Amino acid sequence: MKHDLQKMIAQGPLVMGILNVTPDSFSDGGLHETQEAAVARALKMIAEGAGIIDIGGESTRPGAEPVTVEEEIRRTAPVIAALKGRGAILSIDTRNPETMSAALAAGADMINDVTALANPESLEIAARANVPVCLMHMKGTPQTMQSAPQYEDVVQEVLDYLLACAKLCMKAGIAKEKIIIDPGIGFGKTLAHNLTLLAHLARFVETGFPVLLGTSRKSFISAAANDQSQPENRLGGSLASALRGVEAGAKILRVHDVHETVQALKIWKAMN
Ligand code: 7PJ
Repeated sequence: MKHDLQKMIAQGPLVMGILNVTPDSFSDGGLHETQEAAVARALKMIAEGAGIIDIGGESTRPGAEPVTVEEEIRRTAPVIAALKGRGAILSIDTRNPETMSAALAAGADMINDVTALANPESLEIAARANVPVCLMHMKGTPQTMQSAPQYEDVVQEVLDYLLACAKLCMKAGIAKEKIIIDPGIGFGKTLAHNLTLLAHLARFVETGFPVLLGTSRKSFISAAANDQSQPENRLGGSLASALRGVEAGAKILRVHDVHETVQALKIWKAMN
């Protein structure tokens, strides 16, 4: 089966299930066990209604240490190969061109890059592979991004950045229809910045590019709720922000809790 992301997006908001192939996300033991657990988790998310699985081998959480590219490839490529043809679009979440290449060779269908293909090699790989790309906004690097980020006008600046990246992509030969944009909630933003971006998400939708939104379990939720909740206890805020995004026209929701998000979307659709 060949999936067409554009057609799937047109049928309604899509849920992208997050699959972190990092030993710390599956705390039991070695690489092989981690990969087996990751594949099982992905199959569960597909059964729950995820149209896309976003596979990442490097944590981009604030303050996280980077892993080597070799290790990132060792973690992700076999999982992609194991999930090929199992009913979901496979997305590689990486900022490294070598990892993109290995993922595409293993069967990845799209690229999700938190650095918006800033590396010219990545741009070339994406253009040559002719796959959909998600361009995300981030201010700084995962190590530095949360140290007092500042904007004059956060919506305009993030929008200008994403449109400039999209232009570069098109210049490199990536078709306009293959470009997805994402304001990058939590990546170099204060609570106020995140809330402002969410409140004005329609501005991103108005560009005509499909918008991907990732709010799932992010720390802005506990900050906004002022409840010190840990990531696994942020489902309420994750669903509230996801539905607000869909209401504004977001087409892809990047989430941990697939079943709950799919259910929320079904109710939202039934009411429309
Ligand atoms: C995002 C992402 C996001 C896109 C992560 C986390 C941090 N990719 N990768 N958008 N977040 N496109 O999930 O908490 O928001 S990693």
